[in-house]
Amino acid sequence: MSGRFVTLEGIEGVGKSTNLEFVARWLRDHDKQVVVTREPGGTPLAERLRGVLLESEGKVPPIAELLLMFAARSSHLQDLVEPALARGEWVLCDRFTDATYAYQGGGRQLDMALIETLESAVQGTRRPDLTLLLDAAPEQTSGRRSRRGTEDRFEREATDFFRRVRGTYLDRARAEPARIRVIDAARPLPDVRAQLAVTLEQFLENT
Ligand code: Z5A
Repeated sequence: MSGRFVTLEGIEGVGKSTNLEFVARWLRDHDKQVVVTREPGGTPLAERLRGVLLESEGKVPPIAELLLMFAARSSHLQDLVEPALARGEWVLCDRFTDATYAYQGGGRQLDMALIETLESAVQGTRRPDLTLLLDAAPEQTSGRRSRRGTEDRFEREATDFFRRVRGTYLDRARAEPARIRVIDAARPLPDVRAQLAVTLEQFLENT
């Protein structure tokens, strides 16, 4: 039995890291073997590229940023995601290609058709089986982010950038409602977790 590929998405500070362990624990409590990973990252090469992509100094042209995201993804898929799925494990990933559409397509306004081409070239037919989109307005998450101190290259973007990112995520959720499930992340944490549990329960019933 092959595993399942579950991704968590959303704008900065929306609670992905906070809820990742909750989702992993929920799946393990339901007898799933779970590998937790992230993008960009997950392999030694992809983690090095993550350092380049997030470091706060210097400029990275948007097209270079896009290509580096897919370079990291290629390594991650080949060396971690695909082998784990083939072993029958569940892969729980903090961000994946929906983030590329949202940040490089929506935020940086790069050509969506180019992203689709790269997606097919790098991933073949691999797509997440379930995407949990934690949604809240940038005005609601900026307070959560600023409490953390230092900011990376993305976190320094203006609110308009994050509005476009959020808008693209929501457009994609409307286009693929069965795969991308929207969770209201503006609610208090116990409510967010209750929504996540209901969504995971429904997914398990239909899988
Ligand atoms: N990126 C890209 O551009 N293209 C791509 O293809 C990919 C990525 C894959 C790294 O992502 C960057 O890469 C990212 C997009 C870009 N941009 N940035 N920056 P990342 O996922 O590693 O970094 P991040 O999005 O910045 O993660 P984050 O800032 O850590 O956000 P988070 O994980 O969603 O938030 P959190 O740390 O769980 O929560 C933030 C605070 O809010 C924390 O104090 C929590 O206790 C609090 N919190 C969480 N939930 C709640 C609720 N419900 N109520 C109240 N307080 C809460």
